[in-house]
Amino acid sequence: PALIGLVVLAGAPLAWSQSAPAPAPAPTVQAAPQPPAPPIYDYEIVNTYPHDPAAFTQGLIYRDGVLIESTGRHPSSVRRVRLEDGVVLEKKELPVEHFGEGLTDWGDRVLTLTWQGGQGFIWDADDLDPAGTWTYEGEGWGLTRDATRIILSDGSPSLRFFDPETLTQTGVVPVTYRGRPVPKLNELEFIDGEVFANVWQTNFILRIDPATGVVKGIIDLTGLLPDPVANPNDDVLNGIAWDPAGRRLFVTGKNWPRLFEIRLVPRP
Ligand code: DDQ
Ligand code: CA
Repeated sequence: PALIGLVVLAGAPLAWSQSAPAPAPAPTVQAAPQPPAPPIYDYEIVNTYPHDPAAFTQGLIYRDGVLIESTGRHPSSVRRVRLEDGVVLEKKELPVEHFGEGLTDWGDRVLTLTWQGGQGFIWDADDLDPAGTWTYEGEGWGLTRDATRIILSDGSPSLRFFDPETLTQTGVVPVTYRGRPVPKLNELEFIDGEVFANVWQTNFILRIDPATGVVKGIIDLTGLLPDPVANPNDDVLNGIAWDPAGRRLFVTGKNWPRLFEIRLVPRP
């Protein structure tokens, strides 16, 4: 399949492309045709900005002209960050035992996840003052929202939906690439009706139809960061933010010294 070629090309083997079960023999009936490979997108760098290399980026959004970012490890934090020079304008730390994960906004609040333990935090979007907590089942990896729902990834091959007011789970959709489940969905961003999702420890962002979970496109960001990273297994692509007014797409990674505005270019 095309994706395995892509994976080899990128030098980042993906468990989900290798461990997928072999197709069962179809002795009497014709097997259903494999869904077609979705388009692949390369990138052009539009702008490069500084990014705090001490930020283990776990969640990223663009709101009211600034970035809001959550970080992991200990202590974890949420910050308001000036795009143009990467300056951290405001930073609040989580209780030190928590490992921060994804982040999204709803109204005048920011919601964040923690990795294990099912503990979420709520913050005032303007000054990041603590505004409460929430809980969910299982792990927390990525977070985004559409007009009516909070959308969560947990490392499994699915997206989960939550009511933004009650913060209770209302649904789940399996995520598939050509009919096969895709685990390790990490940071998320809802863009023009699709959920963009980093696949952890890869250079890929998937474009997912949230109604069906079908992967509609693959963005290959191989080669984006020119700098060497200290810990290649940990310092991976993570962080997608969208400026809907300016139609700008921002991406970064954990402990990356740069943040990029990119433009997608369909691969011929
Ligand atoms: N996750 O963000 C992909 C869900 C988990 C990343 C875990 C990375 C571990 C780094 C080492 C932690 C040391 C406290
Ligand atoms: Ca995001």
